[in-house]
Amino acid sequence: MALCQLFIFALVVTAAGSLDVGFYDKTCPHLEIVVRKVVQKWFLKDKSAPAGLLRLHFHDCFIRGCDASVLIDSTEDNIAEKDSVPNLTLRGFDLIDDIKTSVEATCNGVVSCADILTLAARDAVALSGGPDYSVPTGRRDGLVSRIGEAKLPSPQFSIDQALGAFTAVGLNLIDLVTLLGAHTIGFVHCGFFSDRVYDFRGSGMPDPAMNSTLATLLKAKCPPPNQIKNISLDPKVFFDQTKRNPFTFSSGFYRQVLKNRGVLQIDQELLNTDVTSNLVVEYAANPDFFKAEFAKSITKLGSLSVLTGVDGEIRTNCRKFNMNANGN
Ligand code: HEM
Ligand SMILES: *[C@@H]1O[C@H](CO)[C@@H](O)[C@H](O)[C@H]1NC(C)=O
Ligand SMILES: *[C@@H]1O[C@H](CO)[C@@H](O)[C@H](O)[C@H]1NC(C)=O
Ligand SMILES: CC(=O)N[C@H]1CO[C@H](CO)[C@@H](O)[C@@H]1O
Repeated sequence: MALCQLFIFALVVTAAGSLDVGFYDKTCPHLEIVVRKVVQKWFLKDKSAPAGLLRLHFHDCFIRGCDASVLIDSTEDNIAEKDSVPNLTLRGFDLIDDIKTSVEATCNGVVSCADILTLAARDAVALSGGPDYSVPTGRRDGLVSRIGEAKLPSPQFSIDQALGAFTAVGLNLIDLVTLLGAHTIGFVHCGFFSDRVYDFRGSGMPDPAMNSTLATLLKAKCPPPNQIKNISLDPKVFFDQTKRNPFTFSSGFYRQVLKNRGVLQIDQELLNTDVTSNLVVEYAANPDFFKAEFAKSITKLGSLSVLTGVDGEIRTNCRKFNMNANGN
């Protein structure tokens, strides 16, 4: 009796449109194992693959919620999010296709691309040494992806400006500080920071907030801002300029920021307000606390404006809408 009531309660909760850990337990019981296997396979070939996935997940969720809109290819009728400037250096699309193919082979037509990307980002974090958190699933894939909507915070933003962008989607200042810790892994192309090392705000000098040894080193690796033609073809550097752990997810990002060795301006901006700099100090000193908080904030990121129930669709191909592929 009690069990039966519990079951009905669970059904009602599901119908109300929330996400659940184990949403696919009945319909695709091995889903999470399959996803992790594929991410692991790519990780063994390319240690930087997780960073690509994690950024892809951020860009997906930040625009229109976590609905896999970032994965859509442009067509003759619709220029998709993917073709916007911040997306020029996005990577991981082939990896997602590979996961989708493996998932479809065992559970045809039941798992959304939005859930696949969210699970893959979790696996990316876990395989890199970050927290291994559980992911509520049940997202559906969106029916819209438009270049004009792909507005992401700029790397030149102040904390106030970045916070404005974060609060607009339902994230707060703690989430901002915590999620920026993702900049412990992966690459940055010169075009996103060369102003800081050549000509900060038209001064003709490097950004005084950057350690001068680091500025000199990065200058030697990057063309000046006016010689940057195509960001994706520019040289790139590791976020982790210690070069000790460029692929390891740790609180090293915060220790670097404390030493004025943040690569992007937004990273170094964290020292400019009391609340954010206090948290930087705390995370730098306590990696386990950072990882636990990261798991919380990324779970929040992964739940932004999700489509559930009968909304959206389950895409057959993550790059295309199922029916009349258009941007409406
Ligand atoms: C104010 C917010 C943010 C700004 C301005 C920002 C900006 C950037 C920029 C400019 C890059 C370099 C991309 C490239 O050169 O290929 C980058 C890379 C990256 N970002 Fe962010 N980001 C922000 C927040 C986040 C968040 C919330 C996450 C994830 C939780 C994230 C994860 C990453 C990762 C993992 C990379 C490395 C990508 C790779 O290696 O391909 N970022 N970000
Ligand atoms: C810059 O960083 C290097 C390496 O961490 C350090 O040796 C140097 O003292 C720093 N320079 C300044 C001006 O803080
Ligand atoms: C920049 O380079 C990328 C990668 O080679 C290429 O796909 C893109 O078309 C180029 N963009 C421009 C504007 O030349
Ligand atoms: C990774 C990716 O899909 N990048 C696309 C970004 O936009 C350019 C055109 O502006 C495409 O050529 C890239 O394929």
